[in-house]
This record gives sequence, C-alpha cells and structure tokens, in this order.
Amino acid sequence: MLTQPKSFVRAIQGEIQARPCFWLMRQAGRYLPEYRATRAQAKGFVDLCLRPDLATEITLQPIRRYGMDAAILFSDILMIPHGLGQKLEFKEGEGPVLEPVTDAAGIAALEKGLEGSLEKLGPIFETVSRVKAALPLDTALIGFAGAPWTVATYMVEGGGSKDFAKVRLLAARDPALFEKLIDVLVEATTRYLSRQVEAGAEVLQLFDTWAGVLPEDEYQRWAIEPVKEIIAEIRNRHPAIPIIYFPKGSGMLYTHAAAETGADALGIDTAVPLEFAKLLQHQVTVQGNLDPIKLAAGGKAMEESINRILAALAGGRFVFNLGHGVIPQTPPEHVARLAEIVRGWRHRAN
Ligand code: 1CP
Repeated sequence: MLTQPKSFVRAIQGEIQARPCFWLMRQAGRYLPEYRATRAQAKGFVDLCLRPDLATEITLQPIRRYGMDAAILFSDILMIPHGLGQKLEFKEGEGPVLEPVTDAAGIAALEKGLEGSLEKLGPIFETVSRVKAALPLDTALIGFAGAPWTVATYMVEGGGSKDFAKVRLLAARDPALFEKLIDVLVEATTRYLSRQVEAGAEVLQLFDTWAGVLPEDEYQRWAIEPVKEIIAEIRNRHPAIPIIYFPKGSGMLYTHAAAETGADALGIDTAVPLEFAKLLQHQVTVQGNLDPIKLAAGGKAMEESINRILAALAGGRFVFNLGHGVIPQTPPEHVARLAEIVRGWRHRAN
C-alpha cells in the first residue's frame, strides 16, 4: 500500500523534488499511431470521448510508452457544451463546429440543459474510474475541463476563432447577458469536475487557452472571477484536491492569476521568460513550458531547451510540461528522448 500521496500530487502541492515530475498537454493524440488506430473504431470524436473502452485505452497509451508521472483523462473541453445540449461536431481537418449561441433564448436553453448534463456525460466518469484502476501505482490521474471564458469563446463563435470578435463584442455590448452564459458554465464546470474527483481524478486542470486575448480589466471579470468561483466551490466539496490553472498568454497577469484564483499550480506558456517563471514559483507551483515546436523538431535545440528549463526551474516548485499541446507532426521518438532527459535530471544544490 502506498501510504503517502503520489509524487505528482505532492509536486503540484508544492513539494520540491530531486527529479521533477512531468507530463505533456495532449500527450494522447494524433502524433501516436496507436491513437489513430483506436480513434478509427469510433463513429466520430464526440463518440470517442463517450466510449469508456476507447477513451480509457487512449488515456493509457502515452503512459505505456513513456511512463509520465500523470495521465490526463482523454476527453475534450467542448464536452460541457455538448452536455448542455449545444450541437457539436468535429469535422475532419477543421476542428470543432458548434451551433453558435447568440442571444438570451440560446443561453436560457443551455441553462435548462444543466439538469441533464451530468447524465449525458456519464460515460466520461466511467472512463475516469477505469483509468484510475489501471494506472501504475505512482501515476496520478488528472481530470480537466475548459475554463468558462475559453469554452464560451467556442460556444459563441461556433468553433475556433482568429479574432474572437463575436464573443468579445457580446461581452462588451451586453455584459449582463454574457455573464449569464459564464454563470451557466461556472455551475456546469463545478458539477462536472466534482464528479470527476468522485470517480477518481486526483488532480484537476482548468484549460484557459484564450485567457490571453482579454485586456486587463476584462481578464479579471471573464477569466479570473469564474475560475476563482469554481475553485472555491470544488474546495468546499473536496478540500484536498490539487488544482492547476492554465491561463495561456497571460503575460504579466500570471502574477495576478497566481494571487487571485486559489490554484495550487499555474501552467505557463512558451512566451513566459524563465526569470519571470522563477518569481512565480514563490507564489505557486509552475508547470511548463517547452515549446511544442522544439519537441517536434527534436535534436540539439530541443535538448538545450529542456535543460535550460530544468536548470532554471527544477530547484523550485515545478512540474515539467510543454507551453501548449503536443502537435500532430511530433515524432514519437522525440517524446521518448524528452522523457529520458527529464528522468535523468537531478537537482544539484549549489
Ligand atoms: O483526433 C482528432 O482529430 C481530434 C483532435 C483532438 C484531440 C486529440 C481534439 C479536438 N481534442 C483532443 C483531446 C483533448 N483536448 C485533450 C485530451 C487529453 C490530452 O491532453 O492528452 C485535452 C486536454 C483537450 C483540451 C482542449 N480542447 C483545449 C484546451 C487545450 C488546448 O489545446 O489549448 C481546447 C482549446 C480544445 C478544443 C479543441 N478540441 C479539438 C481541437 C482541434 C480543438 C482546438 C480548436 C481550435 O483550433 O481552436
């Protein structure tokens, strides 16, 4: 019996470790041939996320190959809109397409969807339980959701966006209405993540991929406040659960995210200077931030970047990761090399 929490859980909680823990955002996915083979067995991407047999298999694939310290549930941030009843489709080569939410009636319909949403997402909690039971003894399971702002961008834009004009205009022209959408997402996300914890998730991550498009005043209202509410409510229900917040592109506002949200750890993107990351380590555990392009390119430049990050951050509260997700062009052997370097690292106090 393992009597103390798993290494990864302790790392997120702030324990400084001789050999840093690591995992990679999008560690399961299209760069792995076994992912492509499993995905082909599902009717589509939404079906894949709702098939506990296939989603469990995909979650475990990178762990078998590379032995990361944490597995991340295989699902998608857009499963919450799906659960709330918004029409969602993943088109081959195009990404997600949603029936856009534009007005009060659309938001009211989503609010009605709250009631049945957890039931619709039931297979995901089944996946969490199955993965938990299948993991190696010291490998932790990360559950996740999108943060309300980022999920709202997809819901209002009807998919991915370049300028975020629709969602930002809705928030600027009718903040009270947009707040209703955010409130529905806060409630849905809190319930969804709590259920993941009850099913066996040991750490949670909130992905706020588009936090960085918000100017300072709106950042507080649309990124920070909803996340703070979610974290407070989850802590109410599950006091010990460690939480990572990834507000990509926050720049100097990372300091603010660290002070305000109550997260144990912050994911930092590739643009965060390591000297600034070291300052953040005084506030929270820092997770990041290798450039996914460097991982895809491999070779000496990749190795130097990994070592530079380790040298700067591994002496403090730290988990090694990328600054964003693994890209499909990544050769799997580059990930093996990364794992070897991180695993071989020993912090030398000097
Ligand atoms: O097989 C395929 O064609 C689908 C590609 C794919 C995959 C593998 C999508 C569609 N989602 C996922 C899985 C996924 N998405 C995970 C799995 C766990 C892991 O990390 O291994 C996670 C955590 C996500 C989270 C997610 N989905 C985010 C936040 C993180 C990030 O990458 O910024 C976002 C923004 C999404 C939306 C989404 N889902 C899929 C795509 C292609 C996108 C991005 C759309 C866009 O361009 O804006």
